[in-house]
Amino acid sequence: MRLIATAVAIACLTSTTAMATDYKAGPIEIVNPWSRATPKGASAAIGYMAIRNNGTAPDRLIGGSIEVAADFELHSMVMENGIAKMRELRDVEIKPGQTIDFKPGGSHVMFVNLKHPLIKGEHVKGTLVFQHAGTVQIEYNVEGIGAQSAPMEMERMQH
Ligand SMILES: [Cu+2]
Repeated sequence: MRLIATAVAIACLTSTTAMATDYKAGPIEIVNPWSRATPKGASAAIGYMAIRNNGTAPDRLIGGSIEVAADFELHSMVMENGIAKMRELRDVEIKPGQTIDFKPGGSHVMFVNLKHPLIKGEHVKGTLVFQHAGTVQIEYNVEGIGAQSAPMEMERMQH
C-alpha cells in the first residue's frame, strides 16, 4: 500500500510541474508563460503570462527576446469604436505585491517577424528583461490555435 501511495504522489507532482511553469528572479515571479500556435504565413505571435512582484520595491518589465522571432514587443490592448487595437508599451511597472496578468484581450508580449510558425506542444525559449531583476530565461508552452482566443486581428498590427 505504501508503494502505491508514493507512486501516486510522484505522478501528481510531475503533472503539476508540466502544466504550469514558474520562473523566479529575486522577488519577481513569472507564472506559466504560454503562446498560441500560428496559422501558416502569420508574421507575429502573442505571449501571455502572469508576473508577480513579491518584493518591497517596484520593478519594470522593459523588454525581452524570443528565439522564434526577430523582434519582441510589449503591447497593451485598447478598444476603439468596437475594434481592439494594440499599442506598443515602453515598459510595464509591477508594484510591490502586484500581479500583472498578460492575458487574451489585454496586455501581452508580441513576437514580431516570426522566423517560422509556432506549433502546438512546442516550447519556445525567450528572455524577459526587468529594470532591477535583470534578464530572466523563460520558456513558453505553445497551446492550440484557438486557445482562449481574443477578438483581435493578428495579420496587421496597428500602433
Ligand atoms: Cu500585440
